[in-house]
Amino acid sequence: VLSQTVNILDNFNHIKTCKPSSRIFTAIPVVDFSDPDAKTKIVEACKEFGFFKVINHRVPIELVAKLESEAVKFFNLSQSDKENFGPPNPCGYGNRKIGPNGDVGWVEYLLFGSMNAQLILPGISENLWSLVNDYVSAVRNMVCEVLEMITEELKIGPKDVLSRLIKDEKSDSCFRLNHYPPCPEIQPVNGRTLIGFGEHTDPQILSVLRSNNTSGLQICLQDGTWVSVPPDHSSFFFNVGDSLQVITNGRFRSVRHRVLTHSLKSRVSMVYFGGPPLSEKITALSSLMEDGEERLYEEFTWSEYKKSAYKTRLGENRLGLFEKS
Ligand code: GA4
Repeated sequence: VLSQTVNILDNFNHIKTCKPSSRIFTAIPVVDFSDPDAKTKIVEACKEFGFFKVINHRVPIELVAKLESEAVKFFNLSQSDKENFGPPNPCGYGNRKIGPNGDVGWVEYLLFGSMNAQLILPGISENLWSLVNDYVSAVRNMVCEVLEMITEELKIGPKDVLSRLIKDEKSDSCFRLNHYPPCPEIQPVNGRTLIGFGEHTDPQILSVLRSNNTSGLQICLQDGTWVSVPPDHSSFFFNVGDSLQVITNGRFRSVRHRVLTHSLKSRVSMVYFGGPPLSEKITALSSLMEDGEERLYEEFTWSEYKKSAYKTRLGENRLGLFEKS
């Protein structure tokens, strides 16, 4: 038993833990697509939290269920079969290692990259590939709708001024399937929870997360406290990314979030990251700037920001490097 415990702890080496926060995010903004006030609620939520949940979204629930079950099938393959799809740079299967700079988490995943408006992962089964692409087109349409509601509410010009960025066939979006295995062993050791995916902000414009009914997702509020987001497998959770924070000149906040492991249940999540074309210049929209308002960030292209992001550690304040002095 002792040597088993040592092995288990060895396994967890380098993976960070944290005190399990007991605060549940009860004030989570819920946006109902059939509510005529949806656009006002979205903008308020993006300013206050950089985070909201969407219900009555019209993405077919059977499609979501099919993709989840196909993902579970993949993660149930033997470790060596899964490793055939790795390493995940820029796309592929990854296990515990996150990004190129030494970050680790209690998670395995598949990362899909984009090419000609499609999401790709060399060698993946036709079945999984086509489900991912059907899912992503439905989610992308929903994201475009949200971006158009934001444009209308902020009154910042042509309807597609934001949505065109991810509708573009050169849009550099990506997609990940995550599996967080249950992790019962560590808790009795020191009363802490193992981190599945460390805290970070998403570099893109908007991300959309859907998970099975296992808790784990937490977001960081403006005052720095971490709160747990109750799981809801039939809804979508939206995160504002760094690029949208820049485009709105800091009005919207890119939200810090992380995932903690569950002691008994597996967590499976699917996340779409809506990014602009590589050559797109990211800067505060002039139509939104007030008289005398200054831009908070140096202008960059998405390609420059992405390159810079891949040189950082997961939890770093990546936008800090572009703040105007
Ligand atoms: C965070 C958002 C997306 O999951 C991701 C991540 C990427 C990766 O897992 O390879 C990064 C991370 C994410 C931000 C900084 C860099 C890149 C790991 C990392 C340390 C796919 C993305 O686009 O940026």
